[in-house]
Amino acid sequence: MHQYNSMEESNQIMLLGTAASPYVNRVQFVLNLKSIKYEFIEENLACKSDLLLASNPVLKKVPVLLQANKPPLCESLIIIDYLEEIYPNVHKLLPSDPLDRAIIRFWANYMDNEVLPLYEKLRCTPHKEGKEAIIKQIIEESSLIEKTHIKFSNGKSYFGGEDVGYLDVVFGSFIGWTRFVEKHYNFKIFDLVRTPNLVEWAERMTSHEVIKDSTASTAWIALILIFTTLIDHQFNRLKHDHRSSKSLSKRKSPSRVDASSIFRCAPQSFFLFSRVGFCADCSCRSVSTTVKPLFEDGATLEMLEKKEKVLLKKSNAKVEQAKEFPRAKNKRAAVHSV
Ligand SMILES: N[C@@H](CCC(=O)N[C@@H](CS)C(=O)NCC(=O)O)C(=O)O
Repeated sequence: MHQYNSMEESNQIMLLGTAASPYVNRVQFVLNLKSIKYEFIEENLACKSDLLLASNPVLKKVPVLLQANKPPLCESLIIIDYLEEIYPNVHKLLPSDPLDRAIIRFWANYMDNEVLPLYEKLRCTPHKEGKEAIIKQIIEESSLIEKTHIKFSNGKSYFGGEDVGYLDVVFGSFIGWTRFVEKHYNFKIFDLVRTPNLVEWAERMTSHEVIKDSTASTAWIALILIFTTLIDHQFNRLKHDHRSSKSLSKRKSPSRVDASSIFRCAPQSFFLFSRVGFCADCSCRSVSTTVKPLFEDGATLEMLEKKEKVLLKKSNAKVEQAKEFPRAKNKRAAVHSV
């Protein structure tokens, strides 16, 4: 486990996060833009580390910025504001006029509080009509963001003008998710006719030298969602099977708990569940570093599916191993392996 004292007597900065989190990505953009060296610590949101729980005990969320002998900093926009204040001369993100700064912060807040939650709302809404209403809302919001781009960019490339500014960082961290939502729900958020500036801007952002490596790619997001869909499916089956086995056991023998039935009905989910974290805010999932190196950015869905099969084979082998515990009536080891 990483300890604060490992950073002592150095200016080392650590960022606690998950690579698929847009909130984490935006802090990475700023660290890169300001040429600040940092160590990235991958967090597993399914099983939060002691370091995360100790450094963000209130919200228990990433990103968290850690510095030697200083309190941890949480919340992406607060971290970005802090970095802007302590490194004001390297790649300035905000204008010097306080009123201009306040207006830019209004739009950053608007994006985080009003626009981005719509993606998660879309995913969670079960009915077709409900989804259609949210899609309409997302399209309306994107037209508003297009107007905001026209206003702030002044005919230049970015919201920040000639180069990436505060709003580019905040909005840009969601480009990967935006493209994923477009593909998955088959509609255009960035549209050549309705939002031509945003189309060009998104292209520029994702090919920007400093930004491209810290953006969750569409393929990566797709992979994460393939896993979570699989897990959701298996988990529901597990709940269902477990409930029916419970009512069965009530009739036969109330004290009997058959741990192997849990393994049988959801073998893969236990393996994957321990590696994939759930985020209530933006659908992002954290995948631990043991799984992540198997996937490269730019991988096609077909490749991801192939890799998914390999993983499932591995997980089945692991489950077969684990099944031995209940068979050997080793309840403690069985519960531990779950
Ligand atoms: N407002 C926060 C949002 C951060 C956030 O939602 N982080 C997610 C990952 S994308 C998280 O850590 N979720 C963990 C949880 O909800 O338990 C920020 O801007 O930093």
